[in-house]
Amino acid sequence: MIPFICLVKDNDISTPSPSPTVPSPNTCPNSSPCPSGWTYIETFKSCYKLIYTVNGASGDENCRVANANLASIHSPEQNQIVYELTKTGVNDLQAWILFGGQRTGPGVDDWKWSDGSPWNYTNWAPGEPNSGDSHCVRIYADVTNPAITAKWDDWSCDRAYRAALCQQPAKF
Ligand SMILES: [Ca+2]
Repeated sequence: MIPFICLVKDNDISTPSPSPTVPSPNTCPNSSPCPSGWTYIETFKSCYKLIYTVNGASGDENCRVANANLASIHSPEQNQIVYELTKTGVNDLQAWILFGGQRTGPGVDDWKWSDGSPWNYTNWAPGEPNSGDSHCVRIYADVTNPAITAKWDDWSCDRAYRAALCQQPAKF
Protein backbone atom coordinates (compact mmCIF):
# COMPACT_ATOMS: atom_id res chain seq x y z
CA MET A 1 0.00 0.00 0.00
CA ILE A 2 1.27 3.47 -0.89
CA PRO A 3 0.98 5.79 2.12
CA PHE A 4 0.60 8.99 0.13
CA ILE A 5 1.26 10.42 -3.32
CA CYS A 6 3.06 13.70 -4.06
CA LEU A 7 2.01 15.81 -7.00
CA VAL A 8 4.93 17.89 -8.22
CA LYS A 9 4.48 20.92 -10.51
CA ASP A 10 7.05 21.28 -13.25
CA ASN A 11 7.82 24.88 -12.32
CA ASP A 12 8.21 24.30 -8.54
CA ILE A 13 10.03 21.03 -8.26
CA SER A 14 12.17 22.14 -5.27
CA THR A 15 9.21 22.69 -2.93
CA PRO A 16 8.66 19.64 -0.74
CA SER A 17 5.18 18.44 -0.07
CA PRO A 18 3.93 18.87 3.49
CA SER A 19 4.77 15.91 5.68
CA PRO A 20 1.78 13.86 6.70
CA THR A 21 0.75 14.38 10.30
CA VAL A 22 1.79 11.34 12.29
CA PRO A 23 1.80 10.88 16.07
CA SER A 24 5.12 10.97 17.84
CA PRO A 25 6.26 7.57 19.13
CA ASN A 26 6.26 8.99 22.67
CA THR A 27 3.02 10.90 22.92
CA CYS A 28 2.03 9.98 26.48
CA PRO A 29 4.92 10.86 28.82
CA ASN A 30 2.58 11.62 31.72
CA SER A 31 0.31 8.62 31.49
CA SER A 32 0.33 6.00 34.24
CA PRO A 33 1.78 2.60 33.38
CA CYS A 34 -1.03 1.09 35.46
CA PRO A 35 -4.76 0.75 34.87
CA SER A 36 -7.03 3.22 36.64
CA GLY A 37 -7.39 2.40 40.32
CA TRP A 38 -4.06 0.55 40.58
CA THR A 39 -1.01 1.74 42.50
CA TYR A 40 2.28 1.94 40.60
CA ILE A 41 5.42 0.91 42.49
CA GLU A 42 8.36 2.00 40.39
CA THR A 43 10.92 -0.11 42.28
CA PHE A 44 9.23 -3.28 41.08
CA LYS A 45 7.77 -1.92 37.83
CA SER A 46 4.48 -3.34 39.05
CA CYS A 47 0.88 -2.26 39.60
CA TYR A 48 -1.01 -3.30 42.74
CA LYS A 49 -4.65 -3.30 43.77
CA LEU A 50 -6.52 -4.57 46.80
CA ILE A 51 -9.79 -6.35 46.23
CA TYR A 52 -12.19 -7.06 49.05
CA THR A 53 -14.61 -9.75 50.13
CA VAL A 54 -12.71 -12.78 48.94
CA ASN A 55 -11.66 -16.26 49.90
CA GLY A 56 -8.53 -17.90 48.51
CA ALA A 57 -10.12 -19.09 45.30
CA SER A 58 -12.16 -15.99 44.51
CA GLY A 59 -9.21 -13.71 45.28
CA ASP A 60 -7.05 -15.62 42.82
CA GLU A 61 -9.81 -15.60 40.21
CA ASN A 62 -10.58 -11.90 40.62
CA CYS A 63 -6.93 -11.02 40.08
CA ARG A 64 -6.81 -13.15 36.93
CA VAL A 65 -9.95 -11.53 35.56
CA ALA A 66 -8.12 -8.20 35.95
CA ASN A 67 -5.16 -9.55 33.92
CA ALA A 68 -3.14 -9.83 37.13
CA ASN A 69 -2.05 -12.40 39.69
CA LEU A 70 -2.05 -12.49 43.44
CA ALA A 71 1.06 -10.58 44.52
CA SER A 72 4.39 -12.38 44.76
CA ILE A 73 7.20 -11.32 47.11
CA HIS A 74 10.91 -11.80 46.41
CA SER A 75 12.78 -9.59 48.87
CA PRO A 76 12.49 -7.82 52.23
CA GLU A 77 11.95 -4.58 50.29
CA GLN A 78 9.08 -6.04 48.35
CA ASN A 79 7.61 -7.55 51.52
CA GLN A 80 7.65 -4.11 53.09
CA ILE A 81 5.92 -2.59 50.07
CA VAL A 82 3.24 -5.28 50.17
CA TYR A 83 2.79 -4.67 53.87
CA GLU A 84 2.43 -0.92 53.31
CA LEU A 85 -0.15 -1.54 50.58
CA THR A 86 -2.16 -3.93 52.74
CA LYS A 87 -1.81 -2.17 56.10
CA THR A 88 -5.19 -1.84 57.75
CA GLY A 89 -4.32 0.63 60.48
CA VAL A 90 -6.31 -1.36 63.01
CA ASN A 91 -5.35 -3.78 65.78
CA ASP A 92 -7.34 -6.72 64.53
CA LEU A 93 -6.38 -10.37 64.54
CA GLN A 94 -8.35 -10.71 61.31
CA ALA A 95 -6.13 -8.13 59.60
CA TRP A 96 -4.59 -10.69 57.26
CA ILE A 97 -4.42 -10.19 53.51
CA LEU A 98 -4.27 -12.91 50.88
CA PHE A 99 -1.35 -12.86 48.46
CA GLY A 100 0.15 -15.20 45.90
CA GLY A 101 1.79 -18.13 47.69
CA GLN A 102 0.27 -21.52 46.86
CA ARG A 103 1.15 -24.78 48.59
CA THR A 104 2.34 -27.59 46.30
CA GLY A 105 2.87 -30.31 48.93
CA PRO A 106 2.91 -31.00 52.66
CA GLY A 107 6.45 -29.77 53.38
CA VAL A 108 7.43 -26.36 54.71
CA ASP A 109 9.23 -25.60 51.44
CA ASP A 110 6.49 -26.91 49.15
CA TRP A 111 5.27 -23.57 47.84
CA LYS A 112 5.06 -21.68 44.57
CA TRP A 113 3.91 -18.26 43.41
CA SER A 114 0.67 -18.04 41.45
CA ASP A 115 2.39 -15.81 38.86
CA GLY A 116 5.01 -18.49 38.13
CA SER A 117 7.97 -16.49 39.46
CA PRO A 118 10.67 -18.28 41.54
CA TRP A 119 9.91 -19.12 45.19
CA ASN A 120 13.08 -17.48 46.51
CA TYR A 121 12.05 -15.53 49.61
CA THR A 122 9.84 -16.14 52.66
CA ASN A 123 8.90 -14.19 55.75
CA TRP A 124 6.93 -16.69 57.81
CA ALA A 125 5.65 -15.75 61.26
CA PRO A 126 7.14 -17.78 64.13
CA GLY A 127 5.98 -21.40 63.88
CA GLU A 128 4.65 -21.01 60.33
CA PRO A 129 3.89 -22.64 57.98
CA ASN A 130 2.21 -25.02 60.40
CA SER A 131 -0.42 -26.87 58.41
CA GLY A 132 0.13 -29.06 55.38
CA ASP A 133 -3.58 -28.69 54.70
CA SER A 134 -3.44 -24.92 54.31
CA HIS A 135 -2.84 -24.17 50.65
CA CYS A 136 -2.97 -20.36 50.70
CA VAL A 137 -0.85 -17.73 52.44
CA ARG A 138 -1.73 -14.43 54.06
CA ILE A 139 0.32 -11.49 55.33
CA TYR A 140 -0.45 -9.87 58.65
CA ALA A 141 -1.31 -6.23 57.99
CA ASP A 142 -1.90 -5.06 61.55
CA VAL A 143 0.27 -2.17 62.69
CA THR A 144 0.51 -2.92 66.40
CA ASN A 145 1.73 -6.51 66.77
CA PRO A 146 5.46 -6.47 66.01
CA ALA A 147 5.88 -10.21 66.52
CA ILE A 148 3.86 -10.98 63.41
CA THR A 149 3.43 -7.67 61.56
CA ALA A 150 4.26 -8.11 57.85
CA LYS A 151 4.87 -11.80 58.42
CA TRP A 152 3.19 -14.74 56.72
CA ASP A 153 0.81 -17.48 57.78
CA ASP A 154 -0.34 -20.50 55.76
CA TRP A 155 -4.12 -20.60 55.88
CA SER A 156 -7.04 -22.37 54.32
CA CYS A 157 -8.03 -21.18 50.85
CA ASP A 158 -11.67 -21.78 51.75
CA ARG A 159 -11.72 -19.18 54.50
CA ALA A 160 -12.71 -15.54 54.11
CA TYR A 161 -9.92 -12.99 53.85
CA ARG A 162 -10.16 -9.30 54.58
CA ALA A 163 -8.78 -8.60 51.10
CA ALA A 164 -6.48 -9.92 48.40
CA LEU A 165 -3.56 -8.06 46.82
CA CYS A 166 -3.35 -8.33 43.02
CA GLN A 167 -0.21 -7.48 41.05
CA GLN A 168 0.51 -7.02 37.34
CA PRO A 169 3.55 -5.78 35.43
CA ALA A 170 3.51 -2.08 34.62
CA LYS A 171 3.00 -1.26 30.94
CA PHE A 172 5.08 1.45 29.28
CA1 LIG B 1 -0.71 -21.38 59.60
